[in-house]
Amino acid sequence: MTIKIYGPAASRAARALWIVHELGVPFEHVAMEMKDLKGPDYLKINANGKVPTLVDGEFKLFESMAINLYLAAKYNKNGVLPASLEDQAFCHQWSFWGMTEVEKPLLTILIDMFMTAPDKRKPDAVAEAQKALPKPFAVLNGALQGRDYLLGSAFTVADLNLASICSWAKPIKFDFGPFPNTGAWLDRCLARPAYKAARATK
Ligand SMILES: N[C@@H](CCC(=O)N[C@@H](CS)C(=O)NCC(=O)O)C(=O)O
Repeated sequence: MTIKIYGPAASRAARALWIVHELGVPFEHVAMEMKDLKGPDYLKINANGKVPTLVDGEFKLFESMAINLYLAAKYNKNGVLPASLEDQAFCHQWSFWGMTEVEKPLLTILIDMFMTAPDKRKPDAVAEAQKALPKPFAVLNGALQGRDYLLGSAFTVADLNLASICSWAKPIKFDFGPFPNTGAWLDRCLARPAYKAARATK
C-alpha cells in the first residue's frame, strides 16, 4: 500500500517529502490546506490538527522527526539509516537536538520576518532568538570539523533531519561566516536532488 504524507510542501511536511525522495519510496502527497487541519476528517488522522502526518496502511504517525526516522528504518537505502545502534542513536540525538536547540529561534525569526504584519512584529523576541543561535551553530560547527556529514563521510537521516530544520536559516539570511563548517554542511545537504525535488512539490 502506498504511504501517504499529509501537509503542504511549504510546511514541516517538506521534511518527510525530502526523505521519501531520498529513499525512492512511492508515496501519495495529500497537500492539505492549512485551514482544513482542524476539520473532523483530518483530526481523525492527527488529533493535533497539525502537519505532517504519515499514514502507512493502518499505521499513523505524527512529528516530522519521528516520521523520518521511521521511514529511514523501514525503507533504508544507501545507508540513510546507519547500521550500528550507536550511529542510529546519533541520528536520534541530532534530530532531538535540532528540535530543541535550533528550531524555535529560527522559527521565531522566520515568522516575524515573513508572516507578521509590520505593526505586530516583536523585535525583542527576534533579538533574543538571534542571540540564541550562535551557541548551537558553534556546537554543530565543532561536530563537523574534518567531516562532510554528521556521522562522517556518508549522508544519513541525522543530516537530513537537522538540515531540514536548519534550512530555515536560508530565508532569514543567517550569517554562517563565523561557523564555516556548519554553513558548508548545510549547503551540501540542501544541494541534494531529493531536497530540490521536495522543494519543487506544490
Ligand atoms: N513538532 C511538530 C510541529 C508540527 C507543526 O506545528 N506543524 C505546523 C505546520 S509547519 C502546523 O501544522 N501548524 C498548524 C497549527 O498549528 O494549527 C513536527 O515537527 O511535526
